[in-house]
Amino acid sequence: MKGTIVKQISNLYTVNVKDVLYECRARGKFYYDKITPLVGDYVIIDPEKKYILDILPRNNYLNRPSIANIDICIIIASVKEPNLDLNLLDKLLCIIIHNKIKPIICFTKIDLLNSQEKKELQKIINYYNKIGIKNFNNMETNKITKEISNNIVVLTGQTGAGKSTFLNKLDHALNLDTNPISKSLGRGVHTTRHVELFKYKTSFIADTPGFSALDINEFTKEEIKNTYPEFKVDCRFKDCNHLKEDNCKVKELVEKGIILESRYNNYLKFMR
Ligand SMILES: Nc1nc2c(ncn2[C@@H]2O[C@H](COP(=O)(O)OP(=O)(O)OP(=O)(O)O)[C@@H](O)[C@H]2O)c(=O)[nH]1
Ligand SMILES: [Mg+2]
Ligand SMILES: [Zn+2]
Repeated sequence: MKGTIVKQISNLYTVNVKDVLYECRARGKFYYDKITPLVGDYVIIDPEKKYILDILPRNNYLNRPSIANIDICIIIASVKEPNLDLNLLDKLLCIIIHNKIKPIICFTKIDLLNSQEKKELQKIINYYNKIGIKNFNNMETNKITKEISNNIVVLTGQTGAGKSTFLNKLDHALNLDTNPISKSLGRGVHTTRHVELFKYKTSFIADTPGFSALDINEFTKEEIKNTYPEFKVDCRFKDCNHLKEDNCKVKELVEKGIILESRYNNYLKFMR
């Protein structure tokens, strides 16, 4: 039988086969092959002996927490308490796009902004729309539900951004723990600790404590550059890195205000 691993607690894996859950162990062969089954893995199980027999080839996986075969990553981006962090947003986009996962941004806490701050945010929203990155606010649950149907979805974002709150809004039955920032002593302690894929309509969705953004340190310059959709323009040099080169179209577009300055400045930081 073919199913999806939705939960792991030490060497016990919960596998969803057509919405029936089987608690399985991994066969010894995985230990010798040095592969560990991950949440998100598509697996073949023996439902009687309760063993995972095989792991199907992975499309991708992310680390810390480890999860495989992610189709969509929703970046939960709080605009206040904690403030909007465009550096973290661009870093997460870079990692997600590099791993061939579709990113979606979900802004939270827009209700805490005054009208001037809302105008500023709208400029940013318009820009990410323009470069083809879908974004919503956390009240638009119907639109987001449509967007993620039939996919494996993970949430990421800073602690206190509103990931668990958003999931509870999608599906009240989940009843996940949420925490006011003040109560978590402002130490940035994550309320959500382990990874589990929840069935939500036709999708599987995981609330994560946020992915480590360190992976970007292992990317080549070329790989970082390729995750910026708006940099696919004709510079004088075909392999232009948009740094100190002459006649660089990207730098020209930044100066004209067509490419968002924060996007370019974050790019410079990642390249360094
Ligand atoms: N005003 C306002 N508060 C919100 C909104 N979304 C979430 N919150 C509050 O923000 C706090 C943190 O929300 P959580 O859902 O626990 O945040 P989290 O991203 O799951 O945090 P970790 O599990 O620690 O990673 C809670 O007090 C929520 O009630 C929103 O749209 N507006
Ligand atoms: Mg949480
Ligand atoms: Zn260039």
